[in-house]
Order: sequence, then C-alpha cells, then structure tokens
Amino acid sequence: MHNTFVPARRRMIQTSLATVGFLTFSGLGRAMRASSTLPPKYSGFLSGGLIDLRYPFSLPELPYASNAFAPGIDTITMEIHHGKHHAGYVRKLNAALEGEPSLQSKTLGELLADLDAVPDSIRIAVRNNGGGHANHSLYWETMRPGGSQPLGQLAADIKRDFGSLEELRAQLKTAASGQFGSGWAWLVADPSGSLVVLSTANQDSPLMEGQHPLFGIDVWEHAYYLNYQNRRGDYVDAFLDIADWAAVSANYENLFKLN
Ligand code: MN3
Repeated sequence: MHNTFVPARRRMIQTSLATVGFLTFSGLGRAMRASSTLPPKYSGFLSGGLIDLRYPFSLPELPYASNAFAPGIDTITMEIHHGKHHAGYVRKLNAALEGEPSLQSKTLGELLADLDAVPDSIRIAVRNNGGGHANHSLYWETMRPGGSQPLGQLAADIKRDFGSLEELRAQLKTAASGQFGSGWAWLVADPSGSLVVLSTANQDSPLMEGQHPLFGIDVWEHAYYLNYQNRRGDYVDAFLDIADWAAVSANYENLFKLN
C-alpha cells in the first residue's frame, strides 16, 4: 500500500519517538517516559508510555454531563457504560495486578504493548481489562456535544490518507459494521507514518500491535443496545456526529512534538 519513500519529516518523527517516547492522551497523563527499556519489538514509532496511567488505576471523570449526548447517546447508556462497564475494567485490572509489584511500575501503555511480559495467570485479565480501561479512557475524550472538525496536522493527514473526512467516516462505519461481535473500530497512527482504519475484537487495543489509537468507536452492545438494539449502523452514525476531531487532533499532534 505504501511505497518505500518516507518523507523526511516522518523519518525524523520515527527517530525521535523511538528515542524519547511520547505524550499520553491529553488530560489523562502528563509525563513523557524514555522508551529505552522496552523490548526491541516495541521500540519503534509506537512504544511505551503512551498512556501514562499506572497502578492503582482509577476511573476518569466524564468531562461532561451524562445527558450531554441525548438522545443520540442516551443518558442511561452513558451512566451504565461509564459507571459500571468502565469501572469494572478498572477494578478487575487493579485486582489482577494486586500481587504483581514488578508490573505495577509499568504504564498501561507498556503493559498492553508487551503482554508477553505478563504472567500467564493474569495475562487474559490484563489484556481484557487493561484494554478496556485504555479504550474507554480514549472514547470519553473524543466525544463532544455537537462534535468538532479536524485541525492542523490531523486535517492534512486525513486528506492525504483518505481524501476527505467523509471518506474516513465511511471507512470507520464499514469497520464498525463489519466487526463480528464485540469490539472496536479505530483510526490509528501506524508505525509506517500513515493513518489507518482497522477493527479489533473484544477489548483488544491497537497498542498491542504497536499502533497508536487516535479514535475508537465502541461496538459492544453495551454502548448502544438500549437505544438502538440491532441497529449498530445508526449508533455509529450518531457517534460519528459527536466525534471530537479537535481533541483527536490535539492527541495526534502530541506525537509530533517530541524531539
Ligand atoms: Mn464499552
């Protein structure tokens, strides 16, 4: 899909990120971490410290009222989704790591990027609940009543890689509709330097494949079933209408700020 030419800016970014790691989701984490301790497998563009959240993990507060998106995303769905489902991932992730001091020092990004380093006995729990915590933390950050438009670098790269925001939305909807069973549709920054749409099953995070999640659509039934039942596509349309592309833009630009 991509030719072998990598623009100079991309080469620089990949080099600098491999050296220093990079910022986390806005508002959820602040520090940068060196990535030099990561295994080579993950030491490229996308490496640890993506999400500078650490044990004991906690449920982030919603930056808006739970009725802020009604009727498109109804109030009860928001309250159960955040207060029960996301809270459950946080609680179970903490329980899994309770007796593992060596893992408690890792960021959530580091844990998800190297599940092989997690003992067999808790690997599935960390995968499901760590993924759930990361995915939902991003989800809440990238919705805003009325939505917003992509800015700056993200706007330029959406045009470069998809042609238009409309085409990106169409590809996200296709990915969301085509995900069999529970999972997520994503816009990710790929190590190649491109923006890519993909889907994951269950609570798997793109971080597990070395990709940086920028925007995710939760297609678990708990995200929409009260209001939409089997009409997943209608929920996806409603969610895309409240996508906070400006917030996604800010997260994306954090990838380029480190040097
Ligand atoms: Mn969910």
